[in-house]
Amino acid sequence: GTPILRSAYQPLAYTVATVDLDFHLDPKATQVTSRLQCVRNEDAPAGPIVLFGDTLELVSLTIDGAAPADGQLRHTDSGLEIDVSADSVALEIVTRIDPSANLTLSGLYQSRGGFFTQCEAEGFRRITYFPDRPDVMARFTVRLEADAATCPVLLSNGNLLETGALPNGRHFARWEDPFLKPSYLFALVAADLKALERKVDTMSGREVLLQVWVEARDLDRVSHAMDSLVHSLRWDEEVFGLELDLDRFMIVAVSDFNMGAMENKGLNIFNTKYVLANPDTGTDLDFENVESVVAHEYFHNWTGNRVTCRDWFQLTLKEGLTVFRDQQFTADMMARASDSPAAAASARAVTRIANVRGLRAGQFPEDAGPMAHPIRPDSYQEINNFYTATVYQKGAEVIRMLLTLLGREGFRNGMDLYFSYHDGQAVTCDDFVGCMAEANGVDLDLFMRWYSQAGTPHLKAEGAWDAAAGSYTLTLSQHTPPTAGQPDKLPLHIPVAVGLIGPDGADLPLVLAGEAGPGDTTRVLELKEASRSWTFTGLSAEPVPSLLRGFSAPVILDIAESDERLAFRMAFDADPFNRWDAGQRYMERVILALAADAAAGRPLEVPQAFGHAFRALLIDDSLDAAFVAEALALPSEAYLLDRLQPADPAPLRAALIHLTRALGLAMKADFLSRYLDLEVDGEYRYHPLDAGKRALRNQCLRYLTAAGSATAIDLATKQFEHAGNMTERYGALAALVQSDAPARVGALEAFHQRYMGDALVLDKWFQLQAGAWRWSDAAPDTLAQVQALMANPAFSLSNPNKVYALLGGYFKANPAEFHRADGAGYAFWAEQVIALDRNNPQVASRMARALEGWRKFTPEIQARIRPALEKVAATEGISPDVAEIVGKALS
Ligand code: HT7
Ligand code: ZN
Repeated sequence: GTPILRSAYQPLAYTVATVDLDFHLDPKATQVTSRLQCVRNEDAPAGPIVLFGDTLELVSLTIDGAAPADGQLRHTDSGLEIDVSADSVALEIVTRIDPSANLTLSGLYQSRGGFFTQCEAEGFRRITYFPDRPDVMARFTVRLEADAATCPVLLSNGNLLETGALPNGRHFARWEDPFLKPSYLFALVAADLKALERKVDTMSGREVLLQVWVEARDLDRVSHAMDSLVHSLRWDEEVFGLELDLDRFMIVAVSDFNMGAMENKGLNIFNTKYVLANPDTGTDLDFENVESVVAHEYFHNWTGNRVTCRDWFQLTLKEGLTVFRDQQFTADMMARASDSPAAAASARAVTRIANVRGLRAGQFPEDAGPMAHPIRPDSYQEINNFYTATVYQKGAEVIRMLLTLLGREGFRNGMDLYFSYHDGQAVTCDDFVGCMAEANGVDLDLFMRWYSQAGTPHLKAEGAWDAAAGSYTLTLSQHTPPTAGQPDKLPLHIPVAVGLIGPDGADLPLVLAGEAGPGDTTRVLELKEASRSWTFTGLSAEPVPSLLRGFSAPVILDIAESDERLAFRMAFDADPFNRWDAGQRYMERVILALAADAAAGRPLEVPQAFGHAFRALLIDDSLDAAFVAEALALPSEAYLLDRLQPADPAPLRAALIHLTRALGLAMKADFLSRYLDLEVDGEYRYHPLDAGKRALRNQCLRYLTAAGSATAIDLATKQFEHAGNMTERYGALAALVQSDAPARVGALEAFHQRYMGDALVLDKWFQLQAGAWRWSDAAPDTLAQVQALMANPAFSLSNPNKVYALLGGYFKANPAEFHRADGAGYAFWAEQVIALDRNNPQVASRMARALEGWRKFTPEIQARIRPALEKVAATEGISPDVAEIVGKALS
């Protein structure tokens, strides 16, 4: 397809002041009447009224009450154009659509008998003709009419004005949104739902009504989402002074949804996965995810809705900033329960670790492949392909660097200025960074390169110790490898948080040459050039550097560190994130060496020194359990694959299996005693301390069962059978699923039996089996298993959650099985991508992305992948979504 360019942005000649929508909802023939007051845009060159439309049947259109004159209305590839001369024109447009046939889940569609909308990014044009761009902000009123029996609840954005009964068993509701909004934030819901309600007072003392709407049978799973909403509301008031601006705020859960959730003004629509959780059905991770997605969508009310994006290239303006805000919120929620500053720091670090783990597993590979793009892309073929880890997660890292550079107060001042200048506007990333610069009186021009340059920078660090002078010189250099379409890279503005650790393990005060002491123990160095040195003085012994503390920039740190140094930092680094990271770096080194041995057919042996460093963390019960659970977890397979050059999933898997088993075997007694000590008594509560213990306990069980003793299988079986909550039940099942013990089959069956009919829990069951391997040498035929599971009545290719669980679990979370040597995984991939694409291009495209990084593999593997990519690329009628992914992969 033809790329759309950021540089081609032009305001529209006509925008819209008011929109009045009238929906006659019917599964097969919904009629939509749209009355628009179009107004001439003074800031734009003259031109026609431009309306986008996609798969619409136009029933009628009038201009100021009259039929269009000859030639006044033109049909174009993307919709309609209307020539008018007046500065203000009233259009009435009637369209007809078929929600029951809409399997794309974009626009107006049906799910379990109800009607739901998804308009971001370009779904509104699938409902009616409209200037469907985020820079057109209008006031909306909506009337909905539907069958009262099947759709007793009628919701839209803003405030409810009126409801009433109609003849023929139908009823209606009228809604008004008092705020200007772009069409992508429009939403309606007409379905058979029930609400959990709560009234709270906002910071200014206004009472607001909060509602979480779900199917009646799910009402016992919504209290956590409601609590999360209240926490989010309070947090945004306390941390950013931002108040809920509506009298009513609604969350609606829907089973069929392409993404996690959507921040429609006052009517957030959520994938059930991010609303529903109770102790019997949701793990601690599910509870955490519900809390963070509820927060994310709620925070969008200011960062996204009150101030929105001028065009979709600016997506990170709202997404990077809102992910940053939800990450800060989660860190605060985690730290809330801590009883000391050190415990709070550790709890915050656990959130940071999870964020960085996600970035390394998901964003780093994207930045190293054919889809690499800056957080603000310069072009796209299909905007839906750009809701990426780069725009979201790396975008959040860029905002976090601004916080690091400007400090808490400076950052808050920048945010306040942003809202004071831009409330009610559609703006750009330059506008946001401009406010940060102006509020702080600093120049952030160089910093803007983070918005235009793709690729993960490498930060190289070298230290020189001058014993005679008692000084340590740190030289930092940066280099960003070329990415698709961007061969030459320039230096970025990188904040590097640095500490120096003394021989006793304690942090040293940092005094730069020419400064008076005493200095702080962590300082932020600002690298702005290709290379620069800093000299620290007043040191009595050679220090050990601890760099990039808290992961102060989204870069790959290249530093030559001996095994001893890594072990030293694993034991002493005062920065809990870096303490964890030292362990990850050590593990990575051990695993990559084991993988090289496996590839060369050499025997595999885990270095003893690594075992000692690992064990020291395992047995240290003074450490926060959640932190230890993270410290014992190996780096993700996706991240490690990118670190192996060329990538080869089989020896990497062999290395991971060998290391896990060897550690489990060597430290069996330690794992067992920690496992036994960590039991959480009493009723389940979602609480960071309890969740940390359960996480560590499940981690111990994983190592124990990997080592394969009958005792371990027995423990896992008992945990499975007597579990008082899903975290324990799922942890035990996950451990058993990788074993060859007969208990494996029984547990899988029991789980299936217990949760039959429970879609969300069955997703876990599908995903576990798709992503599993065996600790033994037994080769499971995972592909056959996945294919068999597709025939399970609970599976459906038209439900995205099912596809993400089973197919995503196999294509993305099980590289060694997916990349099996006979290439059968790739043929299956092509077949499924093509099948999915017929109904839902967005979901197909997400699955297609599983092979985008194919060029990192060995030449033999690449030769097996190529025909599958070519087959999909050559398929007739393939969507622009999938075409862009496979096209870029093959180019
Ligand atoms: N802003 C929301 C994006 C979204 C979306 C985009 C494309 C297709 C379907 C979608 N559903 C939701 C989600 C968010 O970032 O909050
Ligand atoms: Zn978002």
